[in-house]
Amino acid sequence: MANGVIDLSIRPRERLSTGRVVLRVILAIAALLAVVGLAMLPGPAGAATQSVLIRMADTPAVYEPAKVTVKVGQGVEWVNTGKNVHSVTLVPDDAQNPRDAAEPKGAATFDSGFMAPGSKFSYTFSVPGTYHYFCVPHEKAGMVGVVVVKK
Ligand SMILES: [Cu+2]
Repeated sequence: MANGVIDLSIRPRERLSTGRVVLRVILAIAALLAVVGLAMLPGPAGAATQSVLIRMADTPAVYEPAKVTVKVGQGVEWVNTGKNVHSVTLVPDDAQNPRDAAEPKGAATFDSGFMAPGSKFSYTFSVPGTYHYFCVPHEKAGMVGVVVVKK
């Protein structure tokens, strides 16, 4: 190396045997896996129990995402992010297509009523199964959603 340039090369006494290098790599990987593993553990009020958010949009009129999967007791929150009125409705008598409103046996139905822009509606599912709901003003336009509730 020329004068004034820092010599970054490994000096002979710092060289590690192949065995030690392999050991260090294994330890580094083990440490990395431990950190990743801890990060994935659900905490006492962990991510697994957080509410699932569904946006309600105008053009096209959709729930986003249209299908979500949650656990029993986990909340779902709908937010009207559009400029039109929407609803979150599971009332079979109000559906134009019977397939757009369905709930598992023993489960209650629900209806947000008309939701102004910016408003929110929350619901927590206590009976596992598949729920089909729709938006009263936009059912025909295809604004329908599915919530799958797992035990
Ligand atoms: Cu709508």
